[in-house]
Amino acid sequence: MSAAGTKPQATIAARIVAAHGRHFIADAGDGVELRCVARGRRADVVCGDQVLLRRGDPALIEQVLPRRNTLWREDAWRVKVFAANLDLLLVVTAAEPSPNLELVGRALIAARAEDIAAAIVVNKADLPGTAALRARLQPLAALGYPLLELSVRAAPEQARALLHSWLDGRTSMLIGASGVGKSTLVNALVPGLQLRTQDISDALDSGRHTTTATRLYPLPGFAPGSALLDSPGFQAFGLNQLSFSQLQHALPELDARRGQCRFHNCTHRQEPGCAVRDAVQAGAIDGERYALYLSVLQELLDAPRN
Ligand SMILES: Nc1nc2c(ncn2[C@@H]2O[C@H](COP(=O)(O)OP(=O)(O)O)[C@@H](O)[C@H]2O)c(=O)[nH]1
Ligand SMILES: [Mg+2]
Ligand SMILES: [Zn+2]
Repeated sequence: MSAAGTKPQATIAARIVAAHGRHFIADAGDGVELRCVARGRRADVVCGDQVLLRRGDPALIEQVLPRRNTLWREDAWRVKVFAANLDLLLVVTAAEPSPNLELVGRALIAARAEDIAAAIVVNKADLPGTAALRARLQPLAALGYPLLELSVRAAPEQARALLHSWLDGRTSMLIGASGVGKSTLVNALVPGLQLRTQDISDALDSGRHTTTATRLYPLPGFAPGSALLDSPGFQAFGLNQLSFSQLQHALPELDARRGQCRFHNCTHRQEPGCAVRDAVQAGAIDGERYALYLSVLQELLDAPRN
């Protein structure tokens, strides 16, 4: 933003708020949305990217500034980046539809591997299945992941109040299975926005009412720069790009036992004198978490290295 009287800048700094193929929408900080396109054929620009734009309609993305962190997702062919420069990952769960705790665990691994703070949102606290879900999440709470229990539908004001200190001054992303209430939550936090939310009764239709792309929303009434990203409810988190050492770091209960196994390069599968397996047997490490570790480890051992 140039002050009155200064020479117009050749480029302007902005943040990507939406991406559709090679076409993007950027926010230069004044709330005005700019249409822009990427240079060249490859368009590795994602929501949350800080960019330098050359003015025009569409504006041209001259440069993508170095990312603080990135999140990846997998499709049938490859792993790709879908968001960057996050401060907080809110992993949203609910008693309905049937909770997918493996997805929650994988999202938490992705966050910690990239040094993004994470918390678990237990939405739809008005539903009777919430107590059972809360009990299933205890192993994650014991690892230090905060559980934020709320009901966007039954108590939106309380939900706003609870989330305020978490969201203020940060760029936060909502992640979770389809139908847990992510878009409903964005609607509750961004007055005037009417995002399409999915009726459970619509779940069997073509899916056209659901969120199809990641999108960044500035949060009015919060500190400047505060933003919330909504995402489609995808099933697969890209974790294959992790190294073995990053994976160990990404599970706090394994990280805490680093150096305690007999072999310094222990993979915690078969090796004798394994402190991790001992802890699983003693009940100090949750069995489902260990199973998640083994399946992610197998995936990254199987993944072609580029
Ligand atoms: N009972 C209940 N339903 C909710 C709550 N929040 C959202 N829903 C419903 O859950 C369904 C899916 O919501 P949506 O925001 O589209 O989920 P998304 O796929 O995660 O974006 C909708 O029918 C919402 O009305 C809540 O706090 N309680
Ligand atoms: Mg949605
Ligand atoms: Zn071990």
